[in-house]
Amino acid sequence: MHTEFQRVATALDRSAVTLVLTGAGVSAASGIPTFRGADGLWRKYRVEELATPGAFHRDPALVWEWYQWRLGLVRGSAPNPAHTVLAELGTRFAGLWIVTQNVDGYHRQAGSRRLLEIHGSLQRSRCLECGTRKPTPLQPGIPYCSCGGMLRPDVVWFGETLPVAALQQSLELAQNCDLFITAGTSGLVEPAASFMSIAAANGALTVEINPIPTAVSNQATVLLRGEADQVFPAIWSILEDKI
Ligand code: BJW
Ligand code: ZN
Repeated sequence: MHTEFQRVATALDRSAVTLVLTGAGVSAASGIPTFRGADGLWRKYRVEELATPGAFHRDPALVWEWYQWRLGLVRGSAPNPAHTVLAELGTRFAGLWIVTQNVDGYHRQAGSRRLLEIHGSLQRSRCLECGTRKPTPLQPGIPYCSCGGMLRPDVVWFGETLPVAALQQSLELAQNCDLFITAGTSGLVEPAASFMSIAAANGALTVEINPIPTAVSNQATVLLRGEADQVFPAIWSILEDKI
């Protein structure tokens, strides 16, 4: 059947270094809303207006309300088959890395270990005064540190720099991988949006998993038009049959 699925399964089997870049669509089947889709709306705000240092400075209670709502959804749900298959693939292929823009922690929860969380984590907060990091408390209102400073979600907002080591490692993987798979991301937010073209320029086979065309579809050699929680299990079953 699906020759494109077969092609990706074979490429995974042969690849020394594989980079899988994931975005919000990978957690959609867990009931976590994406940012820019029809279900991605929250009240009348756009992510570009809420996920910024300026928004937090102007109205920390509003921004915290948004993050508390999302944290509640994340803690009340669980990883889906896309996460679990990616964790299985990581066990089977020692050269497979996941770079995620997601802050829900589901890849780690599913068991992935060669994992770079380049936009931080919703599960963690940090103090604006003393810099201490701690698990995000699930509580209404603005949480404070024991030093009295205000806590903020330990995520990367627009205009902020990504964690240096994770970004550096991601760029090296993009340059050195044989196979690059982007899944469930609109490809609009930099620098992650450039990873596929970096991989393509260095000779990697590039694959996109997404039900609809995106800003980076033109960089992909193989287009798997479907939902990540179905496409990854389909690829996994081809690999299982091979053994
Ligand atoms: C399914 C599915 C299913 C649905 N299966 N798929 C160069 C040029 C222009 C601008 C810039 C530039 N370099 C930097 C910038 C500025 C900015 C930027 O990129 N702006 C653009 C909007 C143009 N970037 C930054 O500021 C970054 N910082 C930086 O680069 O620092 C240096 C610098 C600063 C300033 C200027 C220049 C340099 C930081 C970006 C931080 C992004 N932060 C957020 C919030 C994180 C915390 C949180 O989660 O709250 O990250 S924004 C939001 O977007 C979040 C996401 O990780 C990110 C990406 O979203 P994603 O994952 O792609 O989700 P969606 O909703 O967009 O797409 C979902 C997709 O899934 C869709 O395609 C669906 O079809 C699909 N889907 N169901 C598979 N079942
Ligand atoms: Zn503090």
